[in-house]
Amino acid sequence: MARIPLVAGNWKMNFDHLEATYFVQKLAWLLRDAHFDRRRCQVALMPAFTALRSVQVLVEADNLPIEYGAQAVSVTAQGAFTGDVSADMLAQLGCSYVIVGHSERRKYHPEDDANIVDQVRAVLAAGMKPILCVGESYEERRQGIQLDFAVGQVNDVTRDLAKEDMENLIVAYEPVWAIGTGMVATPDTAQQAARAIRDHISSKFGEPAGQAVRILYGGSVTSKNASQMITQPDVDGFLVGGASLDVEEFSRIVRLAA
Ligand code: G2H
Repeated sequence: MARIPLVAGNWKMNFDHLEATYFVQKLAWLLRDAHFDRRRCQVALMPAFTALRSVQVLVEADNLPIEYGAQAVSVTAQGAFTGDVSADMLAQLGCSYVIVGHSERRKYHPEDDANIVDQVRAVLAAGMKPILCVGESYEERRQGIQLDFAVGQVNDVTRDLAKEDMENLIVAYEPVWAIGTGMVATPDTAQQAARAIRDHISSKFGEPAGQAVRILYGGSVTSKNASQMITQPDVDGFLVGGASLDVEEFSRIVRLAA
């Protein structure tokens, strides 16, 4: 099965709605200039909540070939949860994706596996695609247990999902030691992890489900390291952090995947 690559920019806590507006306009112009074809590659932006509506207006006004999503979501539907944003609220803003289980959320917020499972369920139920982040720390890599660790995280979150959910699940393999450090995994390392995750999903949900799930690499991606990485058979695109804040650099990464 041919999987369409996805390049998603995780802006983290950067860009207010005006900066987001400028970025989207410039990215749209660069993609048009490069004859970008959305049937060959999908490109998505993950702004802060405060910029989502601005991005939606721009994308819908000109039918831009840019998708968008959120960086976090509440596990509850509505009610007295100060500061939270529900999956339905995000879906109503036209979000296609929500990042779930990013290591920065696991570290700075009380997000454990049970909570991450509930987030994935909430995102799927609202008709969006979760981008589930997994990956080992430096210590786990040093112990040589990195593949078991990443696959274990996938298993913990997906164990009660249906095989149909795999078509909408996106996994981002993001080794924690590579996040924002400039230390990038080798293409072989990313391929091994992506392959192990795909094999696990195939064994649990059947070969078609394993072939359908998209697996991204994340962690210090740049246009320099992306070209080799994207040639790996089980790497279906990127979750880009720091390099997604530079529109020219981000568009170069998109063009490598397209
Ligand atoms: C990992 C990645 C984006 P960066 O967090 O999710 O960020 O590319 O800055 O390492």
